[in-house]
Amino acid sequence: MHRARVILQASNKIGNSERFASWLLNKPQAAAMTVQANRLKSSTAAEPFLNGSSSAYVETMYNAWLTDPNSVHASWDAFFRNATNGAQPGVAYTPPPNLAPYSKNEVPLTSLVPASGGMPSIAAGSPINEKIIDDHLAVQAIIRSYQSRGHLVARLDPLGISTGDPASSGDWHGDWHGGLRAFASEAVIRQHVRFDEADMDRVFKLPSTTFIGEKEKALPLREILNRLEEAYCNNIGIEFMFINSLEQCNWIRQRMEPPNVTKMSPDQKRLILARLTRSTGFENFLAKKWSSEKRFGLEGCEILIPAMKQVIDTSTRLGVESIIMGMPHRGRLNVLANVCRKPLHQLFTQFAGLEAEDDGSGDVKYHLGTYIERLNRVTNKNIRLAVCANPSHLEAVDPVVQGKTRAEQFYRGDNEGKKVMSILLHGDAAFAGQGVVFETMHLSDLPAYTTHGTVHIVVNNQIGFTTDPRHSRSSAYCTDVARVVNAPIFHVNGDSPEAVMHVCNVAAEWRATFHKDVVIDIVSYRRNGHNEVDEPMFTQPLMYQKIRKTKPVLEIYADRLIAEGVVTAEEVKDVKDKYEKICEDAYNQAKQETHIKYKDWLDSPWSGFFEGKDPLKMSPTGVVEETLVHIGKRFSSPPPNAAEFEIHKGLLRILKARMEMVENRTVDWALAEAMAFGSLLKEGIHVRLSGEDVERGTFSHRHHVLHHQKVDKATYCPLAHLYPDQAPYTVCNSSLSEYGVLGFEVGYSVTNPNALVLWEAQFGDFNNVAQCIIDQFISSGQAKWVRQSGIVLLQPHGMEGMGPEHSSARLERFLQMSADDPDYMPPESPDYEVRQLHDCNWVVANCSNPASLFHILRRQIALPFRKPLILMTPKSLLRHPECKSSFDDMRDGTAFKRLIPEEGPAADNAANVRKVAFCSGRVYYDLLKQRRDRGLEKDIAVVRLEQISPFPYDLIKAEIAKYPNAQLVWSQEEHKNMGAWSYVEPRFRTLLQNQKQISYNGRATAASPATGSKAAHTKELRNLLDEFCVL
Ligand SMILES: Cc1ncc(C[n+]2csc(CCOP(=O)(O)OP(=O)(O)O)c2C)c(N)n1
Ligand SMILES: [Mg+2]
Repeated sequence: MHRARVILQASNKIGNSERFASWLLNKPQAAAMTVQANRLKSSTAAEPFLNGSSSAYVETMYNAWLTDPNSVHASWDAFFRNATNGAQPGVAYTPPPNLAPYSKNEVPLTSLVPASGGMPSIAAGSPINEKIIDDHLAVQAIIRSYQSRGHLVARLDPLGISTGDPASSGDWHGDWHGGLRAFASEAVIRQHVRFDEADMDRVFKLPSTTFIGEKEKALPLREILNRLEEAYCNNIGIEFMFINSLEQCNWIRQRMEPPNVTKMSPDQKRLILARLTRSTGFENFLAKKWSSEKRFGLEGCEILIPAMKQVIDTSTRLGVESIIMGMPHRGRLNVLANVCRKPLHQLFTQFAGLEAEDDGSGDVKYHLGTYIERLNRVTNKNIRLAVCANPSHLEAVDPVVQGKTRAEQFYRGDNEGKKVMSILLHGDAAFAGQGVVFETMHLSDLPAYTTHGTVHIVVNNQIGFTTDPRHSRSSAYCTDVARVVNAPIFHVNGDSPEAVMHVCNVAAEWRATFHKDVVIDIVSYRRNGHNEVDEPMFTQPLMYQKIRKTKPVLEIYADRLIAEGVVTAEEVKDVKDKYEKICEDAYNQAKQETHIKYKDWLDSPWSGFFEGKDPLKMSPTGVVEETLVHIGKRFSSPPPNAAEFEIHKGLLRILKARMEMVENRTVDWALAEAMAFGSLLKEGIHVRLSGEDVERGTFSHRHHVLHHQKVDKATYCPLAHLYPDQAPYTVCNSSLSEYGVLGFEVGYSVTNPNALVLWEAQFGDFNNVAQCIIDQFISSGQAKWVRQSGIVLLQPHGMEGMGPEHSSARLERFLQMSADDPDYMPPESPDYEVRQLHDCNWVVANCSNPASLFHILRRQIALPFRKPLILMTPKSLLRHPECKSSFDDMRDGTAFKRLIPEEGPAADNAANVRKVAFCSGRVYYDLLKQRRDRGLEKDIAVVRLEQISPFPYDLIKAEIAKYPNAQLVWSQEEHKNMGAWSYVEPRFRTLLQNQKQISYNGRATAASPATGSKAAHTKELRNLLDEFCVL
């Protein structure tokens, strides 16, 4: 661990005995009286109200009194009389009469001084004295300092290597034990406050912001310091004082400060030992059987397994029934085996290199997910555990887990997250380095994204592959990212099992109480290299010398429990042997297996969805007109209480225009989308649309949420009020994140197939910020993990002169990742469409009219399986007068048209048509206008591919056959190395079988997706349209 701000030099080492001496030397000599009269010395020196700075004053008073006792105040007179009469030290002083009542802001001294216990810091009934107040304030400051800075000197590192002065550029030195540690507390925590040894027995009233006293209201300073050291500087370091809520800070103090909070019963200790035995035994068994296999073992942080189990036990005890987990490679197999209790033989078959029984390309064993329902033996409650499958891309699974958790909460009606929760595991380097962690954290408290608290556990082995923390992050801790959401952070020494368990209990309780994120940072080490075949001594020689000398935590803990008499050595061995036998039996069972099954590793089974379904039968997507009218009217109406609910005048105009369209049986883009959503909602399909500014729509066309112009937060969402028994509709503006939010929606989409989950990019151009989610989850998720998703990506796309970053959703990339073979044309069949959809990895479409949008969205649900849909969506077409559809194209009996043939004069005159231009999306309207303007409507046929991938070979073939004398072109507005050209060209070739050729009509190749110059844009467009008209 890299607590860079701890400034300590090894050369400062001082022993215990020297410690007090140095402490005393540092302080001003209190009460060093300089009163000339020697006999006064002893009594005055002992007077607590006198100190060094007052000695000159006392001297003046004394000299004045010697000259004339009446020249000084009566209280001085009494004091000097008592002192000269030999009063015992400390009792010469008599308080003066209290002439005035205490003002509002003054605290009577008696209230500061406890009536009993220890030596009072001053006699009761004395007036306020500056020193007393200072001392109490100092004690308060010390308490506060421990609370906020104690973690800096806590003994967190099992290797003891993290105490270096950053200035020494990381030499491993220092020793947290004994003198240096005490000195550390002094240097780091109490640096501005000095007390002497005599002060140690003085009793101080405890402020309400500490719970070290339990029932005691005051404690001697020595005890205060001891208890603070124990709570804050032992094996747990807590960061929580940045939390804005006093209630939450107190809650933590209450659980961490009282003495002995980490004490466990013998039963609890035995349970920890048993769990540690399994955790350690599992890795040992794998190491023994497959010594050269990569498994990213947990050795060095075996405590993770008992820790996770503790979080799960406590959370289930507090009402949680389902836990969704995301984790990286480290210790993953161990988690599946010992936390989820996945059958060991299934795990072991993954090492056997067997072929898979089912479809898919599969994934390496330390990426696979699982889903298990079982009885939690500790709480005797049934629990569901899922570990999400994840890619190598570290932390990418975080938002996916959150989306899945949120979805499960939603379907269960668990609005406060009491039944479903997530646990996220992190590596120290990835947690600090990967930006998606921050993006995910920022979803944690948003109304439409919160999962009501996540328990984050960091396997902090103080290294990332071969990189030291001091070179992999600038923050003091790898967990600092969690501070932004006010999550408490518990750093804990991984070799202190009981401290770890205590922290796990507190973290689970925190989540159950406040429903906010919390972090457990298990400071540990990595016993082997990054994987089992790596040599760590190449790069971390000193660290690994230390590791070689460090006993495994199981040994440390077992020895301790044996010494405590909690277990015997025989019992320890017995538990170990039993677990080894379990592993052996499973190993033998695994040897019998001939195939692996990817389905065994599914993290989100959709029970009941596939059963009894014809896998090639699609439900109709057309809708009866009455439904279209009903949804259209509701969507076009102001709120029912319109008299009180004042909406913007501009919106009233929009609603009026919508209503006119409904009356004319036409729809624009927004209305078609609303009708697709509304009709699905009517059918009981939950719809969720998320993304930046989606409620209004980036282009101000959607307006799904109407805002009262006079009342804050008063909104109305027409689509949520279409039918009394409709499914819920969620539309939510997201945080300004693509990676995090798209990941979240993917997780949401895999939870339940009966939902339409859509993510809209603000402009399609920004989807590449979420490239990892697109590549690792959406495009390849089903192939790797047999997990389907029907997520829809709405991607504003189109060359409209808006410059390089507001023009292209990079259609070409999605098409390039489509897995259909360009050289293979599937045989024609009546179920051609659905068969192709069944076999593809995703659908890529660029629709040109609202009816297509309506059908393709509904088709997502009409399919008997789920596929992601990548949909290019328009910008200017949202308001284009020709971009309208009739109810006739959406009614029952109609369906999605993968291809829209030419319907104008050219179609009636097919034999004479000289050119057929195939195109997709927005450019259609430019081509149409050009053809009209040039009077070429009979000569050029324009055919639209509404679905580009899977490639509609069957329909294209029929279109080509219609126009035997025409040359074929592909017209696109994107540059030649972009858009659909490189996808369609080889497929046309396959289709045409050298009988004919298709040529390219579009912009030239370019590095940037679009020009930033309006003039250049217009010129490029003119060129492509001119070329389109060349016959
Ligand atoms: C996004 C990403 N970048 C790089 C890698 C390559 N990589 C795999 S593990 C690893 C180190 C991870 O360190 P840490 O997060 O501390 O986990 P540990 O292996 O120490 O448990 C790296 C860089 C990756 N898997 N993902
Ligand atoms: Mg690490």
